[in-house]
Amino acid sequence: MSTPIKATLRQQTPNNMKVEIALAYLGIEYEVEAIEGKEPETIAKLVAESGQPLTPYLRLGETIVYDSSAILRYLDANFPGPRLFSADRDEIKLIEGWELYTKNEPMPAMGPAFSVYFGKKEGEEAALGIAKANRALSEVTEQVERRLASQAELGSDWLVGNAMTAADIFVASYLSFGAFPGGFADRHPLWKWFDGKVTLGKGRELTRAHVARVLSYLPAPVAL
Ligand SMILES: N[C@@H](CCC(=O)N[C@@H](CS)C(=O)NCC(=O)O)C(=O)O
Repeated sequence: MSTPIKATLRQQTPNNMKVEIALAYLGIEYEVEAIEGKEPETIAKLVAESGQPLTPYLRLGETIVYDSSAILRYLDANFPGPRLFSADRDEIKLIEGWELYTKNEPMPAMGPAFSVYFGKKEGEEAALGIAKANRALSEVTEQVERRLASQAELGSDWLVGNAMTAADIFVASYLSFGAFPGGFADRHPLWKWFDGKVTLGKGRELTRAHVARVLSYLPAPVAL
């Protein structure tokens, strides 16, 4: 496909990270339009371009694709390179299972920490929110650690099959907020705030290593 791709992104957020990791993994060139802030004119521009107010979205000529899950499927269906999903029925079900897991477990688990950051909470209220997120994250990552251990026994570093798929991208983009590799968080103030404050807890070595493997595909944010 020769149309230049424009990715409109809030680059530091998990749903946007998914898209940049997928683009890099597939070796697709793209131009970033970095979005910051929620001023009415910013939101109006997003709505005018894509018909909805959230990032990420891609523009490919006249075609707009929004929603990180939809974008990963669009890229998988239309570009050559490694598969993000799978031709195998059992594998695609497993990948979609990890997609649902990410929405139902790590996303709500981290909610209280995001509320502290974006709500500018301080003192005891902030400490309670962070402690709640840490407790929940430790609980919900147990199944990731177990899965990675059983995959390691089969000689794989990945959640499904023998190569990185959308399952790894979905899971690691969220869990990265509790497991940024050394020095990584220096690239953005949001990441820096989470770094060390929010963690996956004890006994999550395989999960942390998995996050680092997936994040190695993520380019540095252009906005800095
Ligand atoms: N289901 C969408 C969710 C997109 C979403 O929530 N984007 C956030 C950034 S991660 C956003 O644009 N937030 C700005 C706002 O809430 O105004 C996806 O997976 O892409």
